[in-house]
Amino acid sequence: MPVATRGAKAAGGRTMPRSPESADSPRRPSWKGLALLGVALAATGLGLWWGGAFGPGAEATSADVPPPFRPTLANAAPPPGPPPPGMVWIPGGEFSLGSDLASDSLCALPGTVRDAQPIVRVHVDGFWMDRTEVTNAQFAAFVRATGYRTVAETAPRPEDFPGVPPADLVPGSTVFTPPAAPVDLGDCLGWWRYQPGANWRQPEGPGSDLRGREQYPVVHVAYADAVAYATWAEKRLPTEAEWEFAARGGLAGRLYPWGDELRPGGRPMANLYDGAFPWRDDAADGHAGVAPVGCFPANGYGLHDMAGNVWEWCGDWYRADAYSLLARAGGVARNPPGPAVSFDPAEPGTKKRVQRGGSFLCTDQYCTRYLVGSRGKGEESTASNHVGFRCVRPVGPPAGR
Ligand SMILES: [Ca+2]
Repeated sequence: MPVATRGAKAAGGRTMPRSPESADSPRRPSWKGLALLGVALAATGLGLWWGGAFGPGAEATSADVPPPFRPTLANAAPPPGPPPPGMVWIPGGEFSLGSDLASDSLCALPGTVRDAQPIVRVHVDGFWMDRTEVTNAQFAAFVRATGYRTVAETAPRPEDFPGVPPADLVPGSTVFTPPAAPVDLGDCLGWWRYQPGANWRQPEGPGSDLRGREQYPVVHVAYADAVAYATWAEKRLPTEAEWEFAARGGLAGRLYPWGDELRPGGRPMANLYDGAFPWRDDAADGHAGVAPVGCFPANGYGLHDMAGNVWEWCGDWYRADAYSLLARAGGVARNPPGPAVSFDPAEPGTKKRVQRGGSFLCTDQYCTRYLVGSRGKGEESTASNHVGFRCVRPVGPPAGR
């Protein structure tokens, strides 16, 4: 189905991706019937956390780190001061970035981790990181202070969509809409729709609002929206390497931020999709759809929801071969900022940023990008109701991207 992506300069449509990469996270979905927009839904106290059950350092000298992973070597320096509100200290250090092929067997769609290979050795400096995803209340404070208007609240420009009648260029965003019965999992339009009027203030479109959702992660934010918030908050988006170092919580080579068992002792550790995707969410983890931030146990660094709930924008351009480029450079990559340009072979010409962590729609029936080493991606201007973000603050003067 030909669709165009919001922000695309060129005339002509794109083909709705059917590859595993884009399966569970919608790229900006099509403006149904208009063939207008592309969906890029990608495919989820210091002392206390330092000594927590999933605490950092637990595996630092362990001999059972699965090869080719090597132990995480966290920097020993203490935090440079008290944590900024809502943030935790990520010590940084050297770790193994990526995912091995064994993880592919956990997904109904093979290829989930092929862009997260080879496993490469990376060093990141220490930094502060938001303990949770940015909430609606936090984003509302930003909008009140600045008058900022998000991409989803702005009408697409006619020059970006030549040939589309002006009356059809209406603001909106992508909303997950479960079908009434099982559908073909090869066509994500079976559960995604473009909803005029959907944006962060009204996540399901006109008539919906944020009452009672103040502590839910803000959604329907495009990459530029996340950057604008981060800059206002004197923070920035994490690099992909920072994000993964933080998500691993001091562990090495594990499948999830907490270990290798999805539900240790039967305990849900993340807001994922239970039941029969995409039409029946049983909410066995306690939440059908998005959950308030911080409902599930923190990882070894005190971070919540590093798997599931909503995807999180990272600052890096997405390239499928990004890790190969790092490996080719040799040695330990220090604070890699990501590739200089975006390139996704599945959609050449579409500018994408990295997204990480998976969402409440992730399931082993379809796409397992809640795996801590797996990667997601999203077209820059595409928002949806399962993509949000969190920020980091480097040590020293605030730095925007
Ligand atoms: Ca759930």
